[in-house]
Amino acid sequence: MTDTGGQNGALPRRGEGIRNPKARQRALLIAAGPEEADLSELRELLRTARVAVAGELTQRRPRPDPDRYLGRGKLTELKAAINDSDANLIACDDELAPRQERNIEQETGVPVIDRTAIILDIFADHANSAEGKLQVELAQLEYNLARMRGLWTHLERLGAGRMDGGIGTRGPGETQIETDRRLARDRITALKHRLERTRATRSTMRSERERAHLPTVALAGYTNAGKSTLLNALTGASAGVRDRLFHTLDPTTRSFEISGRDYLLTDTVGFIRKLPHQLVEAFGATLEETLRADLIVHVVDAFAPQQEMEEMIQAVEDVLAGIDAAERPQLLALNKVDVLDAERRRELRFRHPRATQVSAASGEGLDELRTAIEAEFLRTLRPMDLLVPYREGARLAELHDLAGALEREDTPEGARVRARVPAAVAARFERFAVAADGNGASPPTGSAPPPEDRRTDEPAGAATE
Ligand SMILES: Nc1nc2c(ncn2[C@@H]2O[C@H](COP(=O)(O)OP(=O)(O)OP(=O)(O)O)[C@@H](O)[C@H]2O)c(=O)[nH]1
Ligand SMILES: [Mg+2]
Repeated sequence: MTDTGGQNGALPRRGEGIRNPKARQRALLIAAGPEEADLSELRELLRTARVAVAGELTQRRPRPDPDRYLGRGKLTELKAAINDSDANLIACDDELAPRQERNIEQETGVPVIDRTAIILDIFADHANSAEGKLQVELAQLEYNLARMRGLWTHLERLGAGRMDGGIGTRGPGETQIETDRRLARDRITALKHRLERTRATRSTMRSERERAHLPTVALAGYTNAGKSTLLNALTGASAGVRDRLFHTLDPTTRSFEISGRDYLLTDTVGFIRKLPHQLVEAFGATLEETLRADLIVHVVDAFAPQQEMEEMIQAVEDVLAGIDAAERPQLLALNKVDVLDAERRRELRFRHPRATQVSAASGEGLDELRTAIEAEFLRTLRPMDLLVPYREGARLAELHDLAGALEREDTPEGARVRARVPAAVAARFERFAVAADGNGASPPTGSAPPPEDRRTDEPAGAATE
C-alpha cells in the first residue's frame, strides 16, 4: 500500500493540485481574510478528494462578509471567473455559514462546498474500521444538522412574518424539516451509543496493555508529515502510507524495542489547520485515548517551507491543547530531512535545537530518535536495588520484562538485581529493596519523584522550543 511518489528528492511541492479541464468536478477556489490567502492546502485537500482545480479568486478584507463571504463586487467577479474557467463547483477555504453558502449559490448558480465539507468527505472516503465509519457519520450528521437548523430558522422567520408564528404558520416544508431534524437527532443518539460500546471494548484492551506496563509512545502530527512511515520504520510494521491527506484514520499500535525494553508505538489520525470541530468531537475520544501515551512524538514535515512548517507545528499544538494532551511529555521529530540540504538542516538545528532530525524514508536519525525516546523514559524510571528470593520467580520474570536491561548477580539468598523500574509499579518491588552497598533491608532507594511530578516541573511543550 505504499507509493514511492514522495521519496528521496522527487518530492513534489505541495499545493499543485490537479489541473484537468476534462475532470468531472472542476472547482474554483475562493478565500477571504486579512492576509494574502495561500490556497495550496485547499488544493491538496481537493487533490485528495479527486477534484480538479479550475482557478482561484481571493479577497483581502478584515473578515469575510457575514452574508455572502465575499464582497458584492467580488461576487460579480466570481461569476465571470466561473464562466471563463468553466468551473462547475466553488470550493471555499473556510467553513461557510449556511446563509453564505446559499447566497453564493444563488448568485452564481454553481454549487458551493466548504473546507469542512471537503474534509468530512475525505474522512468518509478513507474510513475503514467500524469505529472510524461511525465517527465520520456522526461528524457529518452534526454538520448537516447545523445546516438544517439554518434553513429552519429561515423558514420560521417567514412563518412568523405571516402570522406571528401562531396557528396556521406550520407549512408542509416546516414539518418536513422537523421530521428530518428529528431523524437526524435519533440517528446521532444511536451512533453515540454504538460508539460508546466500541470504545468500552477498546478500553478493556487498553487496560490489559496498561497492566503489562509497557511504556507507550504516540505519534502525533500534521497530516502527511510521515507518521505512518515512521511507525513502519521503527517497528517494521506495514501501515498504509500515501502522499495524500488523512490517509490514516484509525489508530494502529505496534511494539518495538530499545535496549532490550519493549515499547508500544501508536500512529493515529493527522491534524490540519481549521480542523472541523465536528471531527475533533467525533474523533476526540479516540484521540484522547491514543495521546494518553507516556510520551508524544510530534512528527513534522520539515520539507515544508519555514513559515508553513511553523504554522503546522502550531496547529498540532493547538489540537493537542484542545484535548488536554499538551502537558504530556513531548519530543519533536523533524522528518523528511533526506530531501533537505545541509544549510536548511543547520537552520532547523538552530531554530529547533532540541528536536531530532530524522528521515523515516532513509532511516537517518532513527537511532538518535530511539535514544531520545529512551532518555525520556529513563527519567521517569526509578532505580532500585533488590534482593529477590528465588521462590519469587514470577516477580523476577516480571522485572526482566519491565526493566529491560538489568544488572543481576545470583547469590545464595536470591538474585541481587539493580534495575530501573517504572515508578507506577515500583511499589510492588519495595519489599525486596536493599541498601546499595549490600545487605539488609532499607527504605526504598533512589526515590526519584514519580513521573507525574516531574512532568509538571517542565514548561508545557518544552521539548518543542
Ligand atoms: N522524502 C521523504 N518522504 C517521506 C518521509 N516520510 C514520509 N514521506 C512521504 O510522505 C508522504 C506521507 O507519509 P505518511 O507516512 O503517509 O504520512 P502520515 O503522517 O501518516 O499522513 P496521514 O496518515 O495522511 O495523516 C508519503 O508520500 C511518504 O512516502 C521521509 O522521511 N522522506
Ligand atoms: Mg498515516
